Formats: sequence, C-alpha cells, structure tokens
Amino acid sequence: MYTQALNNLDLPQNDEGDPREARFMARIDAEERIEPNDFMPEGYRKTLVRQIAQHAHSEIIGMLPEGNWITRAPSLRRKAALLAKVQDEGGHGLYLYCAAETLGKSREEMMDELVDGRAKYSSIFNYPTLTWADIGMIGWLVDGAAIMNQIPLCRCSFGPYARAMIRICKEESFHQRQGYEQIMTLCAGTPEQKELAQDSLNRWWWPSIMMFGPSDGDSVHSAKSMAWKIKRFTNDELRQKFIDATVPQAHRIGLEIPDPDLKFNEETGHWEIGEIDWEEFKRVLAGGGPCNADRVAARKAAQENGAWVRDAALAYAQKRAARESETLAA
Ligand code: FAQ
Repeated sequence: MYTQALNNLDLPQNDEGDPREARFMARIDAEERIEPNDFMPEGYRKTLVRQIAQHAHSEIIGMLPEGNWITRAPSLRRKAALLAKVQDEGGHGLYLYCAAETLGKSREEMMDELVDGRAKYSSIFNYPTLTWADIGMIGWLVDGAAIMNQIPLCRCSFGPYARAMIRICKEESFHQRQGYEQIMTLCAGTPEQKELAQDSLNRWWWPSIMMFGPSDGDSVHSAKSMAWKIKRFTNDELRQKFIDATVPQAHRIGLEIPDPDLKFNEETGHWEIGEIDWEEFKRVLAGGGPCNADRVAARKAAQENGAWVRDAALAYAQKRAARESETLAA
C-alpha cells in the first residue's frame, strides 16, 4: 500500500530514468526500512544478496574451527559454553539464509555456491585452531571484530537483515565476553598457559585485522553500500574502532600485540598499526589459505551426508500435503 502510494507521487526521475529509483533513494535518505516486497534497484538487491549470503556462509564455516575443540575442551563448563556458542553460530547462519531468501535467492543455490567454491566467506575461518587458546582467541578477537562490524548492520536499510542482526549481535557480544574471560584465565595461570595465549594472539591478530576487508581505497563495494545505507561505516573506520578497543584489553592482561610498529598517537587518540600484509589477504581469498580446501570439503561432505534427511523431510511434507487435500476434498 505504502509503496503504491509512493509510486503515485510525482517525483523527479533519476539518471537511469526510472522514477521509482528516486522514490527509493528518498526513502533511504529518510531512514525508512526497505522490505522484501518494496521496489528496490537491481544493484541494491544484488549487493544485499552477495553480502548476506557471504555473511551466512561465514557463520556456517565459522562453526568448523571451533567445532574442532568440542571433544577436547578442558572442563565440562568450557565444553558446555563452546557447544552453545557453535550452535549459536549455526543459528546465525540460518537467520541470514532466511534474510537472503526474501530477496529471491534460494537456499539450495547458496549452498551449491558454497560447496563448489564459487561463494566467498570470511577469510578468518581459513586459519587453523592449533591449541585450546585459539578457542578463547576466536571469541575475543573474531567475535569482537564481528560485533564491531555488525552493530551498525542493525541499522541497515534492508529490514530483514537489520532485524536478524539485532539478535545476532546480542549473542556475539556474549561470545566475545566469554572468549576474553577464557584468555584472562590462561594469562592468570602458569607461565606455560600465558605463553599459549601469547602464541595464539601472535597467530590471530593480523588475520582478525584483515576481517574488516580491503582498505577504503581498494574496497569495491563500500561507496554504493554506504549510499544505500547497507554499510554505515567504511572498512578502515571499523578496523580502527576494533584496534582502539582491543589493544588496551590485551595490555590489561599482560599480552603483547605482535606488531613492532604499534604506537599510540596522542594527538588523534588512536592506536596506529604497522603495514597489513595484503598479499596474504588476497592469497586467502583466492583459496590459498592454510585451511580453505579443508573447510569447503567439510561443508561438501556435510551437504552430501545430509541429503537423505532433506529427501525424507520433503517426502514427509509432500505426503502430508496430499493427505490434507484428500481430507478437504472428502
Ligand atoms: N573475507 O568491496 P569490499 C563472524 C571481499 S561473521 C573474505 O570491501 P564489502 C561470526 C568482499 O566480499 C564474519 N572476503 O566488500 C563468527 C568483496 O568480494 P566480492 C563475517 C572478503 O562487502 C564469529 C571483496 O572482498 N562478517 O565472524 C573479506 O563492501 C566467530 C571486496 O571487498 C560479515 O560477513 C573478508 N574478510 O565489505 C562465526 C559481515 N573482506 O563479493 C563463528 C557482513 C572483503 O566482490 C565464530 N559483511 N571481502 O567477490 C560486511 O560487512 C562486508 O561484506 C565486508 C566487506 C566488510 C566483510
């Protein structure tokens, strides 16, 4: 109704000659939420499908490095927390696939793209979890980076994505807290335990910094995504917020950031980091990270092993629908 009313307004046409695009931009500028059945430019729809699907895949692939430690957690309490966290990540993936489906992309298509290697997912999940400390480090750094990036997405202009992000962020905040608590515990333990935490920080720091994506000058999609209010901050702005929040947390528990060029700029009030190894980032995105092949193979196996469950659920649903229509006809 609302869209129809807007479509009847006599608004100026935009460059591409479709008056609906000008109305759409007016709604974006007025901070209105765009819903699945509303008019949207094709570029907006495609950008959302791309970002939401990549985000969903990241949550699902992100279950693998942590799942690797469920059977080896050092206590029942740690095991229960890790199990719950991995399940939360699975839930986030499912909300996000639903949000992408509202834009006309089927879940089957998204899954196929993931298992045949066409779809991207976050670079961070192509690194291995070698020690128990890596589990705490993922909570502290990876969930920490994820919430820094995702809290602004709660204000994304596309309704289903923004609403999914509200619940996701609540859970990710809890994950970050429990990860930091795990690392604090190691740092307050024996020298060997503290060394485990430092070694893990040394391996996860730079990949976490890279999670925010290419620097602003190289980000292909940021300008459009910011204009459409899908993204509210640039990649570098979010990266800086994360660095400023995390460096003092590391220092508080006696850990050293593995960056000889790290310094605090008194004038700007920000921590400045050394050069990011963008060659490593590109290599991981191109499939050459330490675990890319394993991650995709694990998803492919899960997809194949779960085929009978999907077939059985479909057969049951079809049978039930047939029975219901027979009852109605009788
Ligand atoms: N990894 O032009 P931009 C989590 C790609 S969830 C891989 O700057 P954009 C939860 C990008 O897709 C973590 N690819 O792109 C958890 C594009 O490729 P394309 C995931 C990357 O979209 C915690 C190209 O580079 N979070 O951790 C990466 O404007 C613990 C050019 O880049 C989200 O997905 C990367 N790091 O900005 C789970 C949040 N960075 O499509 C388990 C939503 C960039 O042209 C355990 N996404 N690329 O082929 C976003 O905010 C954005 O998509 C960015 C990238 C910021 C990731």
